[in-house]
Amino acid sequence: MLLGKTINDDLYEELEELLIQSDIGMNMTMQLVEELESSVSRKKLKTSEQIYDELKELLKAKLIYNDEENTKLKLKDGKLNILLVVGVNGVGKTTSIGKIAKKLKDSGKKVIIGAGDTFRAAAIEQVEEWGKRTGVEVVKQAHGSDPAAVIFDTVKTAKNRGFDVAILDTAGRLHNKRDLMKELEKINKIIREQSGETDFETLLVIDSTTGQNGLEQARIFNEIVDLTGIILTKFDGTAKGGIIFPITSELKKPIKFIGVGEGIEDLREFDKKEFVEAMFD
Ligand SMILES: Nc1nc2c(ncn2[C@@H]2O[C@H](COP(=O)(O)OP(=O)(O)O)[C@@H](O)[C@H]2O)c(=O)[nH]1
Ligand SMILES: [Mg+2]
Repeated sequence: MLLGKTINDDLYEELEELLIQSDIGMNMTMQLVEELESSVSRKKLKTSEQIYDELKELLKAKLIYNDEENTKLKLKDGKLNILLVVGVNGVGKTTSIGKIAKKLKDSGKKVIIGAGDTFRAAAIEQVEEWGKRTGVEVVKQAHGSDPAAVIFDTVKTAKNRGFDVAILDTAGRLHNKRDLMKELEKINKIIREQSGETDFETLLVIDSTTGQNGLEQARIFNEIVDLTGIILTKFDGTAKGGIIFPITSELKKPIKFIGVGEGIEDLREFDKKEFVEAMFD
């Protein structure tokens, strides 16, 4: 189909709307539309299909920190690997930990989980539930105990008993940035001291249904801890998820996993081509 100028304008409006709806944010939407207009004229693109395809290419090009070698978890053989999982309450930290534990266990790794969210009573039971479901050992203490002590126990146990991966859950209270910072600094110090590692995965969980707020959360956590990647949850049943574009660009960190449901198998490794296609479904 050949497009006239008016159809073109409508198409741009439609695409702009789609990008904004997907939570990609105003700045990046404007930038993309501008880039698109210039490639359309430079490449003399005519059909709406060509223009959609070009937009997909531009979107993929924005995901420069998300090549396969970056999006894969960095796990080394013959030593303990730490995955510290952070993020605000309710985003899906514990659920993602359960799913990751299952994936790693299935791939033959010896996995242990530390129930570091001691703040909510139900949080510890929830981790234990995931432990049972995945057949993975859980280290816990009583509700209200010091999260750093749980992390200490977990890393020590993991180290002594030759585990391959320790996944550490945390509480995500964000009402007080200073407290959160202090708590995470303490946890970081304990991990470094107990594991002897300075280079470990710190994964920030972002709920794709929270929209632009996700970018703000990412900024705050990125100031507090040395993030190595993002897990985007609740990508099921929503066309959104565009928030990863400003997050990954601004933080210069890869997306490691996408949560696509509440079930144990509902976690995908991030694939930028697949993700961009899913945005247009
Ligand atoms: N639909 C959907 N629900 C999810 C996903 N990940 C987590 N949840 C749900 O979100 C809620 C909060 O998850 P939880 O792991 O407890 O969050 P946490 O407070 O960060 O540990 C639970 O009801 C989960 O089942 C996902 O990818 N898709
Ligand atoms: Mg939790």
